[in-house]
Amino acid sequence: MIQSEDGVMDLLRFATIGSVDDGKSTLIGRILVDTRQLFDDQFDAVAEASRRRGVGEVDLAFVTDGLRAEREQGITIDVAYRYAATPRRKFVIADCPGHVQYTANMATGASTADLALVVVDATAGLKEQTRRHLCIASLLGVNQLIVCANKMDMAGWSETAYDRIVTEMEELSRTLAISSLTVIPISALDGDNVVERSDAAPYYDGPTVLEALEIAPAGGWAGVHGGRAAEATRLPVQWILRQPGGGRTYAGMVDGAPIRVGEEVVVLPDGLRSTVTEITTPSGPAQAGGVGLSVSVALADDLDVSRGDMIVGAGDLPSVTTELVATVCWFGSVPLTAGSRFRIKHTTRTTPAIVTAIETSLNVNDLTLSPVDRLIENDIGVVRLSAASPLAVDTYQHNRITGSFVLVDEVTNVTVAAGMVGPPTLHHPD
Ligand SMILES: Nc1nc2c(ncn2[C@@H]2O[C@H](COP(=O)(O)OP(=O)(O)OP(=O)(O)O)[C@@H](O)[C@H]2O)c(=O)[nH]1
Ligand SMILES: [Mg+2]
Repeated sequence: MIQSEDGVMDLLRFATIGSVDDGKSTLIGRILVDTRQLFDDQFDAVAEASRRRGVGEVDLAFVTDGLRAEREQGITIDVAYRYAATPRRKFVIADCPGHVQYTANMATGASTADLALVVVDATAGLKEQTRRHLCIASLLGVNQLIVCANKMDMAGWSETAYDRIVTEMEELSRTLAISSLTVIPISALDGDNVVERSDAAPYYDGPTVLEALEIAPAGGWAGVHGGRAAEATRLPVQWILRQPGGGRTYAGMVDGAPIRVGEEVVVLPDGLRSTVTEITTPSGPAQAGGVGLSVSVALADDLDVSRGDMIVGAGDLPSVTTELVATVCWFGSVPLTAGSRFRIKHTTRTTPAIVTAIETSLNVNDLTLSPVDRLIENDIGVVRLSAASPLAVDTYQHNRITGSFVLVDEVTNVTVAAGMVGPPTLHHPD
């Protein structure tokens, strides 16, 4: 793995988003085939599956649509993760489902992405579901978009169809505070402007999809939150390790900023202070542990630290609170109302929580917030929550890990909401 000194890898994580059947899986299949990421036997298996399902040629969507139900219905249900590498960089790809019923899976795929690869059927234009996905991705902190105006072969490579998508996306991007937007006319099916440049769209002189993916800034999801440098160490404690000679070390994944030997830290929620005396990384003892690295640390003082506590840099503390105002994407089949009880999972801590109020819901078409008393399935809204034990939270804008949580149904154990601490970050032009 290519890793620079500051621990940021030249690895781009991206997620496909867009409405059902607009061509996301076909595009990923096309990228993988044209950059020769598939072994012959994998390609043969896809060709054989295509023959069995009676689709004429090789159905490239079958490269990521691995579940039988997915191939039978011709839709993606679960997120398919694929790994790819070109001479310029490495990619982790999350191919997400477009169907509204699987919006929660899309949110999972987008939650660790640096960039969204948005696929729009150019014969149909931007659909409500695409707008919903864009809202969720933006709330999750994705601020770079590569938009593919797809199926241009069916749209007769019309410049008008392409321009319409450019105009709509530019408008939406301003409100969602998107920092970079590229719109590319493509045919995922035929491979035009995906890896191979095409002369079918003489009005377009920008990058191909692969070129755009190769030059996009990477490594943003954990450490450098949406371009804002993180300020202090956050180490949610995952395990307590007892050392042979006595004493304990605390293991977890570093977030926020690197942790260093000699650093003054505070253990939350109790607020006890100490100093880091030792750091062990997967490659041995070290003076520092970078963001995204799993480490174990020893502290100078013998404190009572438990799993679910957070070791943080003393210079910039998160809020320790039981009361949260948060933006949630609600995926439950019954409406979310005040009084609903859940388990909230925040970093390594899980505790009971109750929704004390539903404040507003977001209209994904015009991006306005209106007062409501309930959220229905796939709604995005602002709620108030009260947790049984204190959580050490940053706002989501400040930190994507310590600013996010999920709500789990106490009985079924199903994740029913993705939450971001703080109100939604929308920038209305007015
Ligand atoms: N003509 C044409 N058809 C395309 C193109 N891209 C995809 N398709 C077809 O569109 C259909 C849906 O493609 P998928 O790749 O499964 O779409 P998807 O966005 O992954 O769908 P979900 O994962 O279910 O949301 C398939 O029949 C594809 O062959 C294209 O560029 N041109
Ligand atoms: Mg798909």
